[in-house]
Amino acid sequence: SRRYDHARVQEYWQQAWERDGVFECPTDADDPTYVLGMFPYTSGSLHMGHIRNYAITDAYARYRRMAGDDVLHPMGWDAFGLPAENAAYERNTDPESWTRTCIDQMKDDLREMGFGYDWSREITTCDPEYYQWNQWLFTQFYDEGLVDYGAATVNWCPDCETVLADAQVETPPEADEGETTAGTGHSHTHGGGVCWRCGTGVEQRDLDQWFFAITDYAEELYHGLDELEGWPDGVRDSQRNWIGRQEGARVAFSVGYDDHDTVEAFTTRLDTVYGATYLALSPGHDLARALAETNDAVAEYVESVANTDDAGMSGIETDLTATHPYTDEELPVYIAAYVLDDVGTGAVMGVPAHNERDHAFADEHGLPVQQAVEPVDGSGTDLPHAPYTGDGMLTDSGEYDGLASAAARERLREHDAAEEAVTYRLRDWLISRQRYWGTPIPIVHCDDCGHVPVPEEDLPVELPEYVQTTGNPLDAAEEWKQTTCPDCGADAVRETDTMDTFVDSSWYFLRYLSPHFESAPFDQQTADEWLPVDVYVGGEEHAVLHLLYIRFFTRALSDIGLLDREEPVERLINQGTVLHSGEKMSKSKGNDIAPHEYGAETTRLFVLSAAHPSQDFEWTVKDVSSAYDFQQTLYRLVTEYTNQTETRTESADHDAYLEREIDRTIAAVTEEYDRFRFHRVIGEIQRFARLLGRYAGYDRPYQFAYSRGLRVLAGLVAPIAPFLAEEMWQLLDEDGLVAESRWPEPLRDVEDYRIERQVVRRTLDDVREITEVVDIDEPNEIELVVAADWKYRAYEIARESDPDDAIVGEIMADEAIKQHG
Ligand code: ANZ
Ligand code: ZN
Repeated sequence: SRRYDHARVQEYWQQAWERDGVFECPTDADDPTYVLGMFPYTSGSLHMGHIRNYAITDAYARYRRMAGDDVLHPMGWDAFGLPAENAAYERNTDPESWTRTCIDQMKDDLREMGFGYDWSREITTCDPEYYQWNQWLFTQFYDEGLVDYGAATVNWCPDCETVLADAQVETPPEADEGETTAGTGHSHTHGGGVCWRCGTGVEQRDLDQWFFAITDYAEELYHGLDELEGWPDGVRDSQRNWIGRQEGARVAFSVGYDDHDTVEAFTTRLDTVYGATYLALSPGHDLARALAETNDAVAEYVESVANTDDAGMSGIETDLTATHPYTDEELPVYIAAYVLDDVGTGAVMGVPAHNERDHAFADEHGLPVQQAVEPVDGSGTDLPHAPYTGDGMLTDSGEYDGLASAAARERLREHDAAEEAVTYRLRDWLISRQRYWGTPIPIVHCDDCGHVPVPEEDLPVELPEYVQTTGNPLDAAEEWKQTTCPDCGADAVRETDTMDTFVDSSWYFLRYLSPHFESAPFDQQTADEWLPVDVYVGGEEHAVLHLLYIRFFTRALSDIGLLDREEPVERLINQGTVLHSGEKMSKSKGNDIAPHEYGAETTRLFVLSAAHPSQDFEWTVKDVSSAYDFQQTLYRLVTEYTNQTETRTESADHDAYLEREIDRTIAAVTEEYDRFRFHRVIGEIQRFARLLGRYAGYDRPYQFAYSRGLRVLAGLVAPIAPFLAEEMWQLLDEDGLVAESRWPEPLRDVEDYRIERQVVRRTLDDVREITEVVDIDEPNEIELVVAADWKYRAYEIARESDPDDAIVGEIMADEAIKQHG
């Protein structure tokens, strides 16, 4: 018989879907189910990671649509960014043409995969219609004080010739242990980091830059994570870690130098304050800078550490002393590279007895080690040779002696010199990029008025024509640069930095809601009704960057009054990695498989059947070919039925089993779709298809039940193998499109099966019950088939809970069958 070949039919069905507007979300919908996959970066073609991501959202979107929801499942293009500029450079074209070519290619790819999007809502971030709103939002943020401009020591990639955000500086792969790791680290740990795009070693430079004040939201973003129950714990932990909230105290040490009366040190261990034997300032501390002005040695030291990656435990003693606020002792004051400019207050009280770094510093500079805390479990310490870093009981701490660390931290805070303080590792978001292919920052620099935001009526500031230069092409666009000041009309110049592309993706989920809205980036009423995104699916590499920025934008927009919402995404799924020969599949590793190599629908089926969406899985030819066989099995069942099967119109006893299995399968599959366990959906469908095959082979099938079974089969598989399902639907002579048909419903009350299913779930003891549920009086072959199926199920269930139980379960199920057989 004929084989199923999706390539022959996909164009036909895509057109049929499009003609019927199957995937269009009605603008007047109340609160559609919003299913979103992270939009792709327009890099040229789709890879397996995209396919997996979009197969998940498409399956869920199609399922919810058939179940009766209005569904919003949009798609667009993350189209700005340095890689397009690099690619254009290599190919001697311009970023725009290159990007448009990529979009065409990728759109074709998506279509071929059978993904169903509401293309009427397509957005492309490099369109002025889109990026004008980046600029508009920038000016709104500006007015609200959420934009800062200032000199900053920034991460500079000498190869890309641009600034990188902290989060875009990664640990080089060969570094075994560094303080900076992608996802948690900060470049302010100095040196060693590499550019996330090109892998070149990152340098530090001082430049005037634009920032979004995300730190204003540190506290909210941190605590908001507690509410995000639909997000994986791993992502929430990464964000907590990234925000790096620390509770502690600021302690004032008086130094009495010029207008620097006191220096405040931030500590998380106020209980160790009696162990402080020196005070250390970061090289960028205001006081350090002031001292450098009059002291050559200090100036030289500050200069030298600024230019090195590895200042280690170096430091320089100053002429100052600091008065310890609790003991009135005079402590030496150092400038030390291990004290970081932008952590806490940029100054630490050095406690060599209880802190590793302070201990190392004291070793290096011959400073005393003074114990203040002793262990309470009698374990003893190795002081002064090694610090004791745990909590304990205070010792040599004056009136605080004998207190436990935690209690001491509170009591010590009552002192006038100490103050409760919270610090964050989170830095403001540096959005300036010295590149062409991005949204021009809408600012005009005027000699008299300073920097002036471009007024709303002059937006968008469109990109000038592309010219290839080594530095920033916008700097070279002389004509474009020259303008007049919006405030005073004098000659002025445009800002030539463009925005980090992460700005584009921080609110794109809002633009999809009203993509053609003309008076604002989105229609607030629709947004308030349609948000949050019900399910957001994407790679875990976005755990901190992108997923923190969309949370920040949502809160900032709500504070500005453009939105009324705290969190943008209800449920987040990080899809796992597709591996090949044990490594992540990727072009650069040369182990990638093009999505079309084995047929689009086979690939789609395979990526969903291989594992739970959040699990990694290995690409194997064997599994791919079973995904192929699966389609053929389903197709054959239908063609055999329509071509040659003789049916019965009167029902027989054993048909009841089929009826029940149909209902049970619907209930089970529905539940698995609800839980995004598509691998189990496919498992259930496979089992069901086997049963149908055996049923039809046993006797002439009962027309009513069997045709229903096949229809249900087509319906259940439609979200996963949509072309195949349409073919089956058509062969079965059903009206319309399966994509628009109603989700299959059980004839019997689903609750009954739910209960049955729960029975099945309760392992061992219940294997007995399972066989009772089967309740076989006069077994025939079909019943044995069903019983065998139950047995298999019981075996699987038992095996999942306990490998030993599995054997027992199997024996019991066997016995039950024997008894009846
Ligand atoms: C005194 C002290 C005693 C500290 C002690 C710790 C242990 P962690 O270590 O991650 O908990 N710190 C504060 N500002 C700093 C800066 N700008 N650069 C480098 N280090 C800085 O972080 C909190 C500790 O980091 C703070 O508590 C401070 O050292 C140090 F037994 O103060 B602690
Ligand atoms: Zn002016």
